[in-house]
Amino acid sequence: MSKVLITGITGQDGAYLAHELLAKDYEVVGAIRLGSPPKMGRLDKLGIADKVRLVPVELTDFSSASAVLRHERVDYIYNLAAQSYVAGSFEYPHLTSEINYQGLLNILEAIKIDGLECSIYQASSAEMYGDTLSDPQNEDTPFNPMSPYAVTKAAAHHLGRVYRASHGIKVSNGILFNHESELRGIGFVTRKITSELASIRECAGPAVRLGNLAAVRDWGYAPDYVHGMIMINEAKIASDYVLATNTVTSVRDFFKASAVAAGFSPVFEGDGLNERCICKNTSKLLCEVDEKYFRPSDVSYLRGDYSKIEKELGWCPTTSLETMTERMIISDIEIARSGYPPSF
Ligand code: NAP
Ligand code: G4F
Repeated sequence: MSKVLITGITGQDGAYLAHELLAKDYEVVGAIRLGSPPKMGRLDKLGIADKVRLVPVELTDFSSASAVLRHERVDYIYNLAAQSYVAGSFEYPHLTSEINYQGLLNILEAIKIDGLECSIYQASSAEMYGDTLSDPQNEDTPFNPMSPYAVTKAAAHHLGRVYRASHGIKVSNGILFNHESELRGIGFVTRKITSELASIRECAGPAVRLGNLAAVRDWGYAPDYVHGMIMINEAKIASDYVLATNTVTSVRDFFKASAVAAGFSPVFEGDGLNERCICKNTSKLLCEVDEKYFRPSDVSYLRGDYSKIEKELGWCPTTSLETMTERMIISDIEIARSGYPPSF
């Protein structure tokens, strides 16, 4: 039986990844933060909380990271732990850099020094492309990061390549475009929209307040993407791969589709800071723009070209944006009806 270590196991991707690996009979060890109780909501929701073994580790501390790796001797590592909120990285650049870059450095150094035999998957991000003129973006598109988060992810990406080339360590970077799900954190725009629309519908909650409605993203479904992560980490030859859908949607259009799925008839009117969305059947205000959600700099457009992984490893996305949106709305309506706040 192969043994796997997942850092960031309590996050969206970590939970789905653990679920798929357990179903394939892997032994799954999850790295959790030292000193605070783990957030078990997602693992509970997937029914796997008692099937994974959680080990406390401070990934930003070399001796802590290396002790766990030496002790566990895993076959595969998935390094997903990160301060993953792009907006938050402008406020907390040090914290973001410590976990997103130093965390990977500690893992790679531990593997190098102890001569450990394992394959590592590093969670790289489409955010690294930043303000790009290439459309779509692929593995050869230059990075032009526009946030501290993107800078840390680009540095970690290059670090992985350097350890692969200079020390022969089997490390692969998955350059993932945005992927969402019922388990997405409520701070990200898709889940913010579906959870707050559900709350308007079920509990007469307030209108959703959003920032840049014109931003365009390539949104896929997280369970499809963790399947791709496993294919990447288990490929014979370590390499870098884009996972994406190659289709794009604006925040405004995602809002409209979600509102329709929630039973509203959304119509946008006005522009700039005065833009808003009402339900044409009920005149209910569904969304308005709030300056506070604009970023100091924002990536306006991302669309990924996943042809390399499709050709070499046979991966392609299988869930449409429409299906994903419906699943998220249905799940958030159930949560709103329960009367409890979301547990993740
Ligand atoms: P997520 O839901 O925000 O999960 C992040 C995980 O990292 C959580 O388990 C969190 O632990 C952990 N973490 C955060 N700070 C930490 C620290 N200082 N020490 C140890 N653990 C820490 O993110 P996700 O959406 O699953 O994404 C997984 C990875 O893929 C991240 O590296 C992200 O940057 C990257 N990525 C995501 C996307 C996407 O669209 N989802 C796209 C490209 C790349 P707690 O639960 O304790 O907070
Ligand atoms: O959902 P978001 O916060 O995701 P973002 O910034 O694209 O980052 C996500 O995807 C990256 C991969 O491309 C990951 F690496 C990263 O970890 C994360 O998972 O924002 C999407 C867009 C942005 O342009 C943002 O400005 O939505 C815009 N937006 C508009 N109003 C908003 C809001 N974003 C958030 N979070 N909240 C708003 O109210």
